[in-house]
Amino acid sequence: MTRAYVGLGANLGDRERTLRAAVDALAAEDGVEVVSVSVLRETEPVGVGQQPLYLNGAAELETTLTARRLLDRLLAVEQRFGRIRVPGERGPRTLDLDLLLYGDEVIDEPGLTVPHPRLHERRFVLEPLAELAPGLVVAGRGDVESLLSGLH
Ligand code: GSY
Repeated sequence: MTRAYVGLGANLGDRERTLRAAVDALAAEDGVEVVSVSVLRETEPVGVGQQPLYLNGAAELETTLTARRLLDRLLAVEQRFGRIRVPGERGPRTLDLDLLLYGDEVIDEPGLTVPHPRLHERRFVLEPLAELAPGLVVAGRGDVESLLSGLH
């Protein structure tokens, strides 16, 4: 079993309904148990120009899936909720499921980078992670609470 953390985000449509349904869909996957889900917070879009506000949170999972298979499941759930991923495109989205952490593993493969490469600089990711697991360590970066307090 590996403990993994997934970032939840949406800024199109009924954001809360989609995020809750996506978590339910993950919980229904073989080899995935949803341990807890953070509060969902409304956040200003970061790094994407003018867009609707996001609703963001994070989910803590226990999984028997490999990181690659878990990522495949996340992408499949995104698609089910109407997300079309276009490489390099950063438009508004009905659903965004990012694999943030997979145990303490460091993975750098095509399409799969863990820890998520921008996790340590994003308040909308660090706040829900710190809520779920205050002492959680991001490999090579430090613990989430210190990362959060280091943001401007
Ligand atoms: O991968 C995250 C997508 N994203 C977000 C987001 O989820 N929330 C906020 N507030 N800004 C964002 N910019 C991007 S890209």
